Amino acid sequence: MSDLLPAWAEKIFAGDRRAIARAISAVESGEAAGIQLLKLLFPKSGGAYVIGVTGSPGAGKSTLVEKLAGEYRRSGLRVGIIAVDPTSPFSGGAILGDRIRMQALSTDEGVYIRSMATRGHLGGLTAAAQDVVTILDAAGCQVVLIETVGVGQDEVEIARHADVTALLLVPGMGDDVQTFKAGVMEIADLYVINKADRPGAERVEQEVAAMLSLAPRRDSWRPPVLKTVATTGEGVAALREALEQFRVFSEQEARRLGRQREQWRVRLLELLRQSLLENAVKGLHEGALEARVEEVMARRRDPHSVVEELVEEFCRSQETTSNKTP
Ligand SMILES: Nc1nc2c(ncn2[C@@H]2O[C@H](COP(=O)(O)OP(=O)(O)OP(=O)(O)O)[C@@H](O)[C@H]2O)c(=O)[nH]1
Ligand SMILES: [Mg+2]
Repeated sequence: MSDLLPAWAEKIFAGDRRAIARAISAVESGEAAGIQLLKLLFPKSGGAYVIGVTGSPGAGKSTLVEKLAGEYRRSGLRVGIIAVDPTSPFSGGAILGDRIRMQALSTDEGVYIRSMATRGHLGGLTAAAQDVVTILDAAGCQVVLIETVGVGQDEVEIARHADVTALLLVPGMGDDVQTFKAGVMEIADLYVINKADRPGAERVEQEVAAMLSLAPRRDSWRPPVLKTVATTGEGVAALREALEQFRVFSEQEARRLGRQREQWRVRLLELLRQSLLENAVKGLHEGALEARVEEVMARRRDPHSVVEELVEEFCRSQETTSNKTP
């Protein structure tokens, strides 16, 4: 396998769609080859502008993402789209829905669309989504759009890991702006009131403006509040303009670097935790954990002492292995 990896990576650098699809599948299913491949792809990534688009179910995220992708395509940029599906057990339908809605792009060789399920990622959804971004980025996508429903913690995390986060709101949710999950509201760099063809858009606009005046940002960016009609494409060019302005802003103020530094710190800690845990559990003797569970249940031992002991055992086992292999 390992001698095939460089050829696989080369195909991805060349934008080969099948190679990209296989890479994403490998990463998603946690195959060892996927991780080996990512090691080769990583040095060639980092050029893409990663745009997180989040909002309530049905806010028009997919419709807007498609129009935004079209906008970037007209400038000749290569675009990757990752649609993260809600945790719903019925998400099969939602995936299909996204595909159908983005049909206008499906024949465009310069666009790569991929749906990711929220379930079944051992190392976490955020980590998996980031790995997919790395693949698309290395494959030459200058823009990567990530659609997530802003309801769960994972989805908020994904949006936070983008270079810029746009939050979609819709008319008719006026008072709800305050109750909208605070975490989502705060991470937005841009507010987009979609379905502005419906009555009540001004009302939401005022609510957002009021909220923003109450909670000023730590940086000097003033998040714009834009209006769009995703179905017709109205306001999409202005949205792209605002996204570009944020990009310039964040690069000038080195905000992007600060944000990236924090993102990578979190990412490294996550990977470290995962890797240590996997190794520690792998090193346990058959039934060792169960025996401890029984002891704790019977109150013969407390959980903290048990974990301290397990960690000590793990560290000792690491010392012996490293002594054996100089
Ligand atoms: N009137 C109007 N309808 C819109 C607008 N944007 C999207 N829609 C419609 O709203 C519905 C939902 O749009 P989607 O793009 O699927 O919304 P979504 O946020 O991706 O939905 P989920 O991924 O299921 O959360 C569709 O029927 C769209 O045609 C808009 O600006 N105005
Ligand atoms: Mg959608």
